Amino acid sequence: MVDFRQIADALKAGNAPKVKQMVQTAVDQGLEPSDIVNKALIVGMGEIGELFKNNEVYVPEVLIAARAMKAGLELLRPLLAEKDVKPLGKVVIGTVKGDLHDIGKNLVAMMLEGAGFEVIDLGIDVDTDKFVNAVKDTKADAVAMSALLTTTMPVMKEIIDAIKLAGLRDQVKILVGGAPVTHEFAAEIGADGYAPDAASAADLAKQLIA
Ligand code: B1M
Repeated sequence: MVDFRQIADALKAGNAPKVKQMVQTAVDQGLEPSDIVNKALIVGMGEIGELFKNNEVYVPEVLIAARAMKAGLELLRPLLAEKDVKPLGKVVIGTVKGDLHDIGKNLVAMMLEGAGFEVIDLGIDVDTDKFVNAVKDTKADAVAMSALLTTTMPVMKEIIDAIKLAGLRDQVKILVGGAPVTHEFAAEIGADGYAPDAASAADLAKQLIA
């Protein structure tokens, strides 16, 4: 038997094999994949974030915790995605230029997939041209951008401006998110919407694309 607290603690300790094994056990026990994400993995990552903020752990510890989180998420990905469903639409997602944080972006991508969207993940540190070209080439219905640093938030506006300049703004909905991003900021830069978390991002995409 395994519980959410044990998984969160293994994640904080950066023990990827243990996280993977415990997540598998939790799945076998019949626990909901979305609960494992929200009540174990996100909780553990949030706690390591607090320790990092208070200088009680440093970048290497955060990095190995992030790897452990990824190991757990990879295992849950197929379980969160609904099978054999016609995609609701195409969403291009990425973390903006200068920003290497991808845990939240990956969660949003998974929730979007789980909600029935086809997701084109451009990765991290994605420059403006890559976003614009992906919208053009894939005929995406929406773009979802993630930024975790106050210094990279302005890149979101640059990307929106470039999408406008390329004449693609009317064809695509633009969603933004990430810890420092707010509703007000989203409105200010001309996005169509802001989502505070991954589940809300999927709801917002459904709302905007429907
Ligand atoms: Co960094 N980091 N980091 N970091 N890091 C933060 C963001 C920070 C708040 C820590 C702190 O000081 N308290 C701080 C930013 C301060 C600021 O700008 N205001 C910070 C800093 C300063 C840095 C460096 C500069 C540190 C340094 O090198 N001195 C550096 C920058 C590197 C770079 O990007 N160029 C850096 C590096 C790193 C690591 C590489 C060590 C690692 C990232 C590993 C990885 O992602 N693969 C890391 C981590 C892990 C964090 C913290 C601890 C955790 C982030 C995370 O994964 N959270 C973070 C502190 C914190 O947030 N408590 C911190 C869990 C994740 C599930 O949440 O990403 O918020 P989050 O995603 C949520 C929502 O925001 C939302 O949904 C997600 C799930 O519900 N969401 C969206 C996210 N994207 C969305 C997109 C959408 C919608 C919703 O589109 C529609």
